[in-house]
Amino acid sequence: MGNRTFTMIKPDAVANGHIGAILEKINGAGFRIVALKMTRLSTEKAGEFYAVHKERPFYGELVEFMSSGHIVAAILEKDNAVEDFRKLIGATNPANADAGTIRKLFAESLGRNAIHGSDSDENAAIEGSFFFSGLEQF
Ligand code: DAT
Ligand code: MG
Repeated sequence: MGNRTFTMIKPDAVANGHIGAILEKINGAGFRIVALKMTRLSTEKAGEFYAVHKERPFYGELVEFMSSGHIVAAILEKDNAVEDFRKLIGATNPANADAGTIRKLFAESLGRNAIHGSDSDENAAIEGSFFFSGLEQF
């Protein structure tokens, strides 16, 4: 058993029909899907999820975008999950993302960048529990 990270396929990638291709990339890179759900964030919940960014100039745009359509939330397991998943998704701005990364392949722009990946083990646990009950993470 490896350790865990949390991901969300964002509203742009869901609306553009990329859920299947992104899940295939995730499985192909050796991540096991522990928990998975399609849902939608209210503006309140999106604001809470991204509260760490609330003083940033892009916060309003981010919250509006993240609550604009359905998302797919998942908990993933692999050795070195957090770091390896950040490599798989690529740079925040898809213009700077390496070839073959999920953001290079599927993101529309810096603000609409297809996918989220936790940035630490601690945040992976917090973010996973934002969407999934204890039993659902088993
Ligand atoms: P990441 O998602 O790579 O961890 P982040 O935590 O710095 O990036 O920012 C969260 C999200 O906010 C990011 O995925 C897209 C959006 N964002 C970041 N910087 C932005 C900017 N300068 N303008 C617009 N949106 C931005
Ligand atoms: Mg981040």
